[in-house]
Amino acid sequence: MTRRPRFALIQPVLKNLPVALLMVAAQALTLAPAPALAAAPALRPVSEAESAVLANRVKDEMRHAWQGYKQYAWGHDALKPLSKAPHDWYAQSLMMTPVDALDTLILMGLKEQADEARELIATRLSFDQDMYVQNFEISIRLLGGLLSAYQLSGDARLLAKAQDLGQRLLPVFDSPTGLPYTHVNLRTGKVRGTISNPAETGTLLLEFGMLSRLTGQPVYFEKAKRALVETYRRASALGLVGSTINVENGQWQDPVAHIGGGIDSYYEYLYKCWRLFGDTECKSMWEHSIAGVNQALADNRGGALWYGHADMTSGRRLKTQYGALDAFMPALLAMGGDLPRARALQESGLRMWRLHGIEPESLDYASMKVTSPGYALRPEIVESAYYLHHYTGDWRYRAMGREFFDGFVRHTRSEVGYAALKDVRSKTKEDSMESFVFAETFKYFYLLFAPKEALDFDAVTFNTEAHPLRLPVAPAPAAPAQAAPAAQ
Ligand code: DMJ
Repeated sequence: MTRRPRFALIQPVLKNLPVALLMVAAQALTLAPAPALAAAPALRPVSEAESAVLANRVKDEMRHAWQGYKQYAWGHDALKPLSKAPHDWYAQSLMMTPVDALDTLILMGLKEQADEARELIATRLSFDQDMYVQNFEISIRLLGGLLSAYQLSGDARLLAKAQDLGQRLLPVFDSPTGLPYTHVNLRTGKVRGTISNPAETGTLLLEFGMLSRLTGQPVYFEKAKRALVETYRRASALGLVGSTINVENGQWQDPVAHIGGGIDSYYEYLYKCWRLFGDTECKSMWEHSIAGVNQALADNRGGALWYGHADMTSGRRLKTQYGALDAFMPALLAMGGDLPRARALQESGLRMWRLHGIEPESLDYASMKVTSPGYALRPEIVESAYYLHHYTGDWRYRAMGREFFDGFVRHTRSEVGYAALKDVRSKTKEDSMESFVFAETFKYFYLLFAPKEALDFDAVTFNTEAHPLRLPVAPAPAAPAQAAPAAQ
C-alpha cells in the first residue's frame, strides 16, 4: 500500500486553524530541528501610558549620548564612548554626529540641543577639503541628514550645504558605465575605487533626487537614477544582484546574492524611489527583484522564515546566514504590502535577539550559532518593529521594541554615551559609537513609542539612514547647474 504523506492526512483539519497554529503545526511536521521557540518568554502588551513613558526614556537616553558628544567630541565626527575622546573618519571632521543627529533632536523636541547642532553645522562645517571620502556613507548620512534637517527646520543654510556637497560628489558618476566610483576628493573632484557593491551604487537616489527637487537642478536625480538602473540591468534573470561589481566594466566580481550589508539598501531604494517620487520604472524594477528575493533567498526552516545567501544566477542556496543588517527586511516587506512575510521574519529577528539578550552581527540560522559576535548599536531590527507597528497597529511590535530597548540600555550604555559590543555573548564593550545611533537607533525607538503625531509616517520616506524626506509641495524653479569641481 502506498502511504499518503503525513501532511495530506491532516490537511483538512489544518485548513481551519488560525495562522499561528498553522506555524506550530508546520514546525511539528518538519524534519529540521526547531531551536527553542516554545521556551521563549511571551511578550506582554504595552499600554499607551507605558508607551509614553518609554518614549520619554528614549529621549533621556538620546540626551545622555548627545551630552557626552558635546562634552568630549564637539565638532568632531564621533565620540569614543569609553575613552571619552573624539574620533574623525578623515583628516578633517565632517561632523557626522551632529548632521546625523539633528533631525532626531528636532523630532524629539530637544530644541536647545537641536539649535546648537544646527548652528555648529551652519557655521563650521566645510566640505572644501582636500581629501577622499566614501560617496555612499557621505550621501546617506550627510546629504540625507542635511536635506531632512532643512525640511524640518526651514534653515536655508542647510540646503546650501547640501547643494555644495552634492556638487562635490557628482564626479563619482563619471565612470564608463554610470555606476559610481566609491570615493571622491571633495576639493579636486578626483575619483577612485572601482570595486563597489549594489548598496553603494544603488542607494543614492533618494538623497540626490531630493536635492534635484529642492534646487530645481535635474542633474542629481538623473545621475543617481542611472546608477540605480545600471545596477538593476546587471541583475540576473531572477532579479538578484551579486555582492561586488566593477564600476568600469560592469562585471560582477562576486555573484553571491543576499539581503545583508553591501546589498540591503539597493532593494530598499528600488521601492522607496517609487514611494517618494512615484517613479514607475522603479516600481517595475522592485516588483521583479522582490519576486526573485522571495523565491531564492527566503528560507523556511523549522517553521521560521529567514533570508539566506544564494548564487545570483541559479538561486542555489550557499549559506544559512542572517544578521543585524538583514533585519531591515521586515520593514521593507511591510512597506511593500507583504505583511505575512514581514511579521514572520520579525519573529525570527526576535529569536536572534533572544539568543544572547542582544543581537549579533550575524548568525547561522540552521544551527542558531553566532557567526559574527559584534553588535554595532545597529537600528534595523527597531526600524522593522516601528514599521510593523505602523502598518498593523499590533501592540506586539511595541512589546518587542521594549525588550530591544531594555537590552540595548542594559548592555551598551556607558558613562558618556553608548558603546558597541565586541561580543554579544560576553557583552564586552568596544570604544565606538557610530553616528547612526543618533540618526536611526534612537529615532526609531522614539517613533515606535511616541504618539503617531510625532511624525506623519505616510507623508515622508525615510532614507536608509532614517532621515525623513518629503516631496516639496511645489517643485523648485529650474535653475542653471553649478560647475563641478575640475578633476585633476
Ligand atoms: C546605516 O548606516 C544605514 O542604515 C545603512 O543602510 C546600513 N547600515 C547602517 C546601520 O546599521
